[in-house]
This record gives sequence, C-alpha cells and structure tokens, in this order.
Amino acid sequence: MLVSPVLGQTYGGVEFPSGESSFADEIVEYQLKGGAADGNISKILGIADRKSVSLGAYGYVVVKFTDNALKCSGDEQNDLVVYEVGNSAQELVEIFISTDGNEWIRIGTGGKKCFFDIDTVEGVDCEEKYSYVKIVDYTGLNTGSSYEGADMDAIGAITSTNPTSNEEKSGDNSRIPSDYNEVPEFPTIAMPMLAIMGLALIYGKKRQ
Ligand SMILES: [Ca+2]
Ligand SMILES: [Ca+2]
Ligand SMILES: [Ca+2]
Repeated sequence: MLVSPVLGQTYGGVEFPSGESSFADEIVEYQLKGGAADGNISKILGIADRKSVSLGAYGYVVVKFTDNALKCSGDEQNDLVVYEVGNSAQELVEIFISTDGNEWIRIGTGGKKCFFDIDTVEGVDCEEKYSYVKIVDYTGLNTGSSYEGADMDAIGAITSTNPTSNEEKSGDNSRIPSDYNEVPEFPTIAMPMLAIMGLALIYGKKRQ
C-alpha cells in the first residue's frame, strides 16, 4: 500500500505526510546518566507531546521505527526531525541513523527542534530504509539535576515509508523465504526481486 497523503498531520508545528506512524516506536537500548538516571525513557516514543526524558551528560538512546521507516526524500526537503524541549540552547544532541542498528551514519548535531535532510549526508544510501536512530547527549553538561542533559520529546521521520520487509542482518540475501508474500511497493524493490526470482527459476530448471 502506498502512503496516502490524506493521513498527513501536523505535530509540534511540523507536517508529517504519513501521520502518527512517522514517529519512533520502540526503545532498543539506552543509558540515562547522572541526575537523569531515573527518567522514563518511553517519553521519547510516539508523537511530539512536550513530555520529555532527559538523557543526562553523555546519556544516549537507540530507538526503532517498526510500523514505518526513514528514507531519503530524493530532494532537499527535511527527512527527520528530533524534538528536544529543554530550556537551555546549549544542550545539543548528536544524531546517527542505521539500517540494522549496528552500523551507524552520523547525520549531525542539533538542539531544540532540529531538522535533517539525509539525502546529502555522506554514507547515506538512498536505496535503503533506515529503521534505527541513535541520539547521544553531545554537550555533556553535568548538573546533577533530574533535567540533566538534553531533554528528548520525540523523533519523527518526515519522509516515512513502509517498514523494511526483510530483517536480514548478515547479508544472506541469496534465498527468498518460502513465506514471502508481500507485494513490493516500489520499482526499486520490485526490480531486484524480479531479478532474483528469475535467477531462482533458471537455477531451478537447470537442476531438473
Ligand atoms: Ca512509527
Ligand atoms: Ca531530503
Ligand atoms: Ca514525548
């Protein structure tokens, strides 16, 4: 199914063509530091609602998109927005994205509501879908308060697509799972799939 424009909604002053699903869904791992150690990390999930969790000095969190994924827009439009809602403009975060949660691409730093156009970021493959975002407190201000570090409200993929259908991690892409029944949505997916299916057919015939 293609993403329908009628789902478009505005959250925290930003329009999301894919609506609520655009936001981060799951905590993969995190470490809240210092005075912020007892914070509620789940406040970073879901739509921008001004409810935040403080990371503490050099604290970090890895989140995952599960019902969507971040991708390139193909132009200079912003693709990702990170909502930091602290009062201090000095509290910056460093932001990374990943397709698999292992190999990270640094896309920059920012504070407050900050936007990123990933098309131009070195190392980003615009054929890929990015399901993971890592946010690291960059300034490292150690105040000892429960608001220590950057105060994270939400992470949203403005350029949001359907989630990756194949969770394969180690590059074993040589076999199509027997239960594979999802219809590819885009030519960029369909073409390689057709090629693989064609090869499988030829290979199958040769073995008879
Ligand atoms: Ca989501
Ligand atoms: Ca873009
Ligand atoms: Ca929030």
